[in-house]
Amino acid sequence: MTKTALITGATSGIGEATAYEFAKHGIRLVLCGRRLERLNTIKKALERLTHVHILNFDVRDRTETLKAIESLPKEFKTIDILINNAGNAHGLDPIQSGSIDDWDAMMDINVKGLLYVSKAVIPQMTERQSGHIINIGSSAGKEVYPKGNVYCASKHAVLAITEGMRIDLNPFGIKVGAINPGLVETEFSLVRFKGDAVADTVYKGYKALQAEDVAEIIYFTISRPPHVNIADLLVFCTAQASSTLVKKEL
Ligand code: NDP
Ligand code: 8X3
Repeated sequence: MTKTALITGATSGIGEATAYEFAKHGIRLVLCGRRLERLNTIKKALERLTHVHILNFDVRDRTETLKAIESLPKEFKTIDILINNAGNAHGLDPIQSGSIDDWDAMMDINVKGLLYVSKAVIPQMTERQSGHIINIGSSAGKEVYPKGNVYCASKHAVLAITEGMRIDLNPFGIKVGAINPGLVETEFSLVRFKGDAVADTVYKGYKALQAEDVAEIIYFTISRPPHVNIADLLVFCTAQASSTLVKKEL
């Protein structure tokens, strides 16, 4: 039977590429994000390939998140695959001069937002005793780097939550795993540096991962046989060896 996937952060980068990848394989889509115009454009493009429903909400808003997922029409209500992808870094500052607003944004979106969405979807999975949850972590969830402090903490939390989910949902036969990319060329740095020109330099001098590379890995993960669960996967571009070691040619 055709599966339905709910993808958060589907308006750009990894989430958008995953929507395209899943659509190619006929997976029905519930696409989420705050930028409605983008959601409409992506829906229009993908409707040639699969059924698409869009949900326009901010994952920081607990009530709005639960209400949006509750509002799904009957044809899209059964979520087989949840991709918790919405997230970002805000700022790259040493802890002593970091902005509290940036810290709030990262914890509220990357950690609490992921929990709110999961809270709305998990009950139907436990009831059916099936489902697959993929949380998009980061190499920053495995290794803290200079000035990464709170972003790294938020992604370490994503990994801890992923492990917790896998343990608690194991009796229900629900698969849970994390995909942890290193540098991926998306709107990530534009957001982190608040549109500053420094964002343009982040992916220069080497070939960073592309959103499509990660999307293909996510599709591979969700298309394994029932007895196989990819629990934790770290992926770098070839030029990257660790969070702080990237071979650049400038
Ligand atoms: P993008 O900035 O391109 O995409 C981020 C997505 O998250 C957008 O679709 C955005 O949608 C959504 N989003 C952000 N804030 C909210 C919010 N408050 N409510 C709802 N949706 C929100 O970045 P990436 O594709 O790179 O990032 C996707 C995930 O991958 C993130 O969790 C990021 O931490 C992780 N990651 C990224 C890496 C990279 O180097 N790029 C490496 C490792 C992990 P909208 O603005 O429309 O709401
Ligand atoms: C995004 C990758 O290295 O900028 O999670 O933290 S990094």
